[in-house]
Amino acid sequence: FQGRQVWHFDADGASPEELKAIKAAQEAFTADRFNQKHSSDLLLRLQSTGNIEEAGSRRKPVLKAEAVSEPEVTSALRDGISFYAKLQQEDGHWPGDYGGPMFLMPGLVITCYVTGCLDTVLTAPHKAEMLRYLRNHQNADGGYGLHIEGHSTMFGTALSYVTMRILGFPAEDETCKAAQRWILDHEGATHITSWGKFWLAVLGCYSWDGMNPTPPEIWMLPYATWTGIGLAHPGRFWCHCRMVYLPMSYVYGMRGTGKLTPLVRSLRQELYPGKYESINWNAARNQCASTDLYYPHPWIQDVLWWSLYKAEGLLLGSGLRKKALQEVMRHVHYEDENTRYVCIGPVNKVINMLCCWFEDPDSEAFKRHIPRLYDFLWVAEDGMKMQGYNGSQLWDTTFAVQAICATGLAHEFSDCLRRAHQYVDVTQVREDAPGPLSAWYRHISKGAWPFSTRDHGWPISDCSSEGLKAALSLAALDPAKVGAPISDDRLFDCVNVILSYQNGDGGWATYENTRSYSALELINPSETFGDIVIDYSYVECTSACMTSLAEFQHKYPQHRRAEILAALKRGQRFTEKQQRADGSWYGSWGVCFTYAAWFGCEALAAVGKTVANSEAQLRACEFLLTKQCPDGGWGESYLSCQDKVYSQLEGQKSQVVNTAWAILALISAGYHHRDTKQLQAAVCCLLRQQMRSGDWPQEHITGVFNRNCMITYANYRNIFPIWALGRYRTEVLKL
Ligand code: LAN
Repeated sequence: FQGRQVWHFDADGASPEELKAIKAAQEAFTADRFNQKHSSDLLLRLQSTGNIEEAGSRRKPVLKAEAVSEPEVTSALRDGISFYAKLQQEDGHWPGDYGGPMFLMPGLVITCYVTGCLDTVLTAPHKAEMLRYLRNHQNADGGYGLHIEGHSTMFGTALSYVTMRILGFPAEDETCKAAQRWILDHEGATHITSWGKFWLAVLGCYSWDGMNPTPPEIWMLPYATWTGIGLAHPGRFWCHCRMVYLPMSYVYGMRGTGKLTPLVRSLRQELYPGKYESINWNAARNQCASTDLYYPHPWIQDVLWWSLYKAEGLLLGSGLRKKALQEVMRHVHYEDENTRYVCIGPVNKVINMLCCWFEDPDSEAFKRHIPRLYDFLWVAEDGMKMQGYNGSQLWDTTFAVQAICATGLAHEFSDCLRRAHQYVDVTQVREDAPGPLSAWYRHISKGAWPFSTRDHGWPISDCSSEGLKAALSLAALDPAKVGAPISDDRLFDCVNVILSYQNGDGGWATYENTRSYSALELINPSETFGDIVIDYSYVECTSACMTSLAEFQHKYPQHRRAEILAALKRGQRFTEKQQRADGSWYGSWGVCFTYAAWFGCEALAAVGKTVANSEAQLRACEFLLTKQCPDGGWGESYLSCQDKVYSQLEGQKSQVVNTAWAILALISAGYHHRDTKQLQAAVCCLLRQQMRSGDWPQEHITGVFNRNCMITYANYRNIFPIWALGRYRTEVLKL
């Protein structure tokens, strides 16, 4: 349970005054329509976690670029780390809000409703906080986005609407009425994306005939590539795609639907402009609101889904279907057991739970899912949300360690580092998943690090790399103060995983190797996500793996020397190939070009490239410098991710996290040996933004996945300013 984050409502711990205040706040939220004053300012404050402070109380408001002096940087760092260390948990990790997507909580609420455990799982305070969240994130037009900052979509709106109704809001409630108006103004819920169709069908207010098939029989296709069709076997999909369509195919294949309750009956009438009974379901299969459409179906999908739709007549209820469903459940149970019922992500978590219930409502498996639902819930100022993962514990901890070590002040924070060391230590995965791995389509895990907790345990290339780098940084400190280093053989295991992850193109993907061709993306049916079907090589993962291998080799020059050198060479070529003509890299997991610039420059630096000897590094720096805002920082909008073009925030306002990434990129590329003027302005900007407490403000959302959906990394606002100022202190000011 190390790293586990679960929120409890502490009625006993609250004084009568506090209870009164909570109640008043909850009532106020019910009475007051937040969306009417919806503005980005409000959104920003709501997103912040525990750092609400008046803008006027920020420190050093009149700092000039020329005035960046050593004591100022050092004292900002001391304040920044001291504050951040206070947020650390006893077990060594840093908890934080990992919300953002708006399509996750509906899956949890629908699953609990259908399986009849809603009132057991969600207490009154849970429900009140979830409703508060939904009130807060309604857009001015009444709709809901795919994520908290996004424009209204049918996916977000119809699912949020249904969630509010299940949680107890009447249809006449103002928030519900506005959302319903949005739905009806956009032709009704038949225009929801395919995953939305799935959830509505499970609930019973959408027909399975209105869904493009996800037949479980695909799991029985041959896997071998020589068969041709084997290239499209789901075992070759990106694990997140595979693990979502796996249980989805079970529920679809057996048409798992909840009871037709009065609420469901009523929803059937509330969600559509015409009569439910007269909906043309065959036509509905391919309907999708233009607001939702990010990846439109290529025609080949229309042909494919039509053929499978026809085939359903034969497959449904057949012996083959029965066998396929059994095969799928074997994989569902395997996943549940190997993640201690956490599951790889928030989507398969709840669909797996649903599968277990449909298979046997009294099963142990279903019961074991319940306590792990709480691992995904998080409360912040905006209310209770379902997170994109069971947290980002390991990831944030490895960054925090590296950031603190980079400041040159590590000796002042040994307690904090000792605890973090413990967390890194216990979270490393020590064995492979039960075998034979190929039968379960799994990659090796022994020696890897996961993204969140040991219980979750799915290995990831860049999490392993950041884990390795954190372990190496800690091993360089006094063991009497920060604890004994992780043993060599465990580090070697990690190196083994990292090397095994390298793809034929020289890059590294996320959880596994790339197992098929990008043409498979043609069958991506999600409409709203891009690049989900296979695991691609990414500049971020590649950079993390390259820098960790380089650092490892520095300390252990003889271990697998030739292999590591060759891997670095191939990684360098991949990184250079990914760079665009303008010097930028596109970032897939953070916003966006500033995030990727940091990784791109680090990757090249790992093979000895700086602006002094590398055209690529120089171009990367020049790209960044053309994007610097008038206040000295960088401010990139999430629109960069979906449009794949650099997008400034309105008013050219900078963001501390983007600014820190740009500083880290420039320093890694060695730009400070040429000129420090722009770097100084950027550093100054970070100092100006710091609050008296030592915290930095929570600004716009900084994480992303699948091009189109944003995700909050609340810890980034502390980690990256500390890291950037720290490197500035030790490498530019040379202290
Ligand atoms: C994550 C979180 C971590 C992230 C990094 C390690 C930062 C990245 O470098 C590699 C990709 C990875 C592991 C990643 C992939 C996509 C995830 C799992 C997420 C963004 C967290 C949530 C998201 C998941 C896909 C959300 C569920 C939605 C689906 C479309 C299935």
